Amino acid sequence: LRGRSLSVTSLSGLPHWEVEELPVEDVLLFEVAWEVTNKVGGIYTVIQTKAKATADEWGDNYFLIGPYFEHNMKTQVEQCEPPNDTIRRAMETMSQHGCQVHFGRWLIEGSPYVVLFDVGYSACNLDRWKGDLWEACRIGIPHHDQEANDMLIFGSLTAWFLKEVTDHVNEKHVIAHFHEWQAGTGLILSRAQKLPLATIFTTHATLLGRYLCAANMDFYNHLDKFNIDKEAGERQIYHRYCMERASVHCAHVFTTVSEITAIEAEHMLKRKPDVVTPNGLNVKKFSAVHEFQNLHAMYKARIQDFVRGHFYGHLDFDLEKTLFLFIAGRYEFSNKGADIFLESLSRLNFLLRMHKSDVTVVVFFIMPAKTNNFNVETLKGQAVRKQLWDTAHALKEKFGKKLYDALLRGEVPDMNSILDRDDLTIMKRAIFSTQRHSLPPVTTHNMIDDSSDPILSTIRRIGLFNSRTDRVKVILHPEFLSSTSPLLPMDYEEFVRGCHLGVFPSYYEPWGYTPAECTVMGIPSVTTNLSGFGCFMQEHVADPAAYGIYIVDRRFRSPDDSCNQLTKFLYGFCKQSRRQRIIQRNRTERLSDLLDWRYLARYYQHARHLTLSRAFPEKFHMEPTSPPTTEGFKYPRPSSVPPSPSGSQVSSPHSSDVENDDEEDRYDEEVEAERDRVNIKSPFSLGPVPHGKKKLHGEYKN
Ligand code: G6P
Ligand code: 1S3
Repeated sequence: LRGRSLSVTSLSGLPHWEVEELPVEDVLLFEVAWEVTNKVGGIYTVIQTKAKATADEWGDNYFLIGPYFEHNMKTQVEQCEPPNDTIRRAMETMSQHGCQVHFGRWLIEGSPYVVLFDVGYSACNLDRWKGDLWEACRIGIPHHDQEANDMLIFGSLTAWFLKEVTDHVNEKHVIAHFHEWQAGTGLILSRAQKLPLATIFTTHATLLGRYLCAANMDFYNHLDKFNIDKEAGERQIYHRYCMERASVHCAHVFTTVSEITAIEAEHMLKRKPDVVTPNGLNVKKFSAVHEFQNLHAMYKARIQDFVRGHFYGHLDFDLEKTLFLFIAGRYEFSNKGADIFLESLSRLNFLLRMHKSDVTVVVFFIMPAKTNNFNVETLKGQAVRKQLWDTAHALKEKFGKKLYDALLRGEVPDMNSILDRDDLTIMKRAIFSTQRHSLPPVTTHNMIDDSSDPILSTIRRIGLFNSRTDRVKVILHPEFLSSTSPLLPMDYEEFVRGCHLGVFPSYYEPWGYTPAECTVMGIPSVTTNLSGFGCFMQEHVADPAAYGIYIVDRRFRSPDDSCNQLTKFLYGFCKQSRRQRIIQRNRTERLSDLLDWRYLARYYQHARHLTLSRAFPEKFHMEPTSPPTTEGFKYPRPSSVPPSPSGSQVSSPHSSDVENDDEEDRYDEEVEAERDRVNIKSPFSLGPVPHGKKKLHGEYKN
């Protein structure tokens, strides 16, 4: 391989590290995950958002491997011919042996190539492949675990494909990067066959960590005390756990998404990750700062409309003084912190009532659960709202015409006669239709497990029933959002932009995309020091709360103290004026550079260099240096925040900024001025890392 020149790039604020070019034209990169073109959870977001940065760097030598599902293929993939003979031949060989392999371009940013295996089509090989796995590592998969069986088929097909590729790849080297235990058998079987591959395994959560936390164990204080085999056995996931642990130990390079999960992995999987690869996003920057603020106002109006319908007959609160909070994600009640969130909402309700606050808080829980569709009362609410709107609109037209005619005649109309008796009747009937005999529902759908659902059970216990006196109202929407919903026709991004605060007080959260997504959209959020994202922000931002990142301490405090802290954050947020919120949103959005793949992709680059140097030491050499690090880099505290924050408003913009709510038209200029004063140097002030240049130590032997 050609030798490469070494250069050093300085990024303001960040430590320097050396740049080495990887000969991507001489290497094929395969990334394998069950969530390629197949949305299940957070890993889809990682793969899908990272694709652009990786495809930009690797071009036609980058391939994603995933499962084939007809619907996903039809809606997300454009079928095409493989760009090289190696891939074409590997696919042909497998097809000749009865496999179905699909190839195309995934229609996302970067348009990467995808190789998709039809797992169901190859199910007849299951018993044989179970035997292969047993021979390779003595792991047996019980027949009743359909998911694990599917993963074995997927892994066997992947290993077969990689064998065909490596058999015919000629001079090129191959990196195979596997995500999560679901893809892991592909790695185990490839290594058992001694394929000439450089391998990486990334875990996005550990199986045991997720289970133990969900069982309300004091997980982080007992990391070194668990009898892991016993715990896995008792939960009947021992075989899955073995698949995960074997994958970890078979990989040349093991990575995970955050420091906190690295510690967890060391204890649960018995290997310290070689590299921490934080998750990024594709950050879209608007040319004018106020554009994302305008979007907030636009989408907030859509949420307000929904709320008008949902609370018809009970709309005795001021929508201009109503804040929209939300929690969203996989429905893991305590892991995602829905338990302490509800408890804090009950305390917040008490505080707002006690202090006679005129602020109302509407909280959305967007967590999918089993349902029998929307409930009638919720649909009726939107119908009533629409009817009122139509009535008002018809009367307005009629009123407007009469007014216009009067003006044409040169008269000022008598306002008392401009509406006739019929109009008054119509209006009265419309008002009568808004009467309801029940409280606005706390859930939008008919829940299948209504009586045992943890969110609904907690709502019943704490009595947050959307009564008139409640200052905190709750709405459980047990389905992911969609722009085609007849109820709340908004997609997730639009909804987030329209809200005021995302609340994610997770106990188990290896990374946590939800608060990161809020941040890049300029929406403040609550996270915790047990989430990868929260720890990352704590490390890189001085006074995160000033930037709208509220970090609840769930590690060193009791659950009750964490609840109190969360309540304090929420109450402080409710006390902010509109102007303070606008300034805070501007600050939040400024952090988005830190979460951009343009910056974070380099950790993946480092992992790839490292695996090449371990798998092919005679060809690739890497000096024994540490991975890229941002240690020591911190966004400074905004200069308008007092140096020693005091009181409950620690994180709010300075009160002197916010005296007059009516002067919003000036906020842009003032915020810009504040930005200049703060003089933050973004880590990207030198622009994106040029393609082909990696900020990594390393050199290649000729
Ligand atoms: C954005 C808009 C303003 C609007 C404000 C509402 O900043 O540009 O026109 O007044 O949002 O903020 P709020 O926090 O009250 O939803
Ligand atoms: C996991 O998905 P989850 O929501 O089950 O992987 C995500 C991507 O790395 C991560 O953000 C999340 O914390 C994990 O939990």
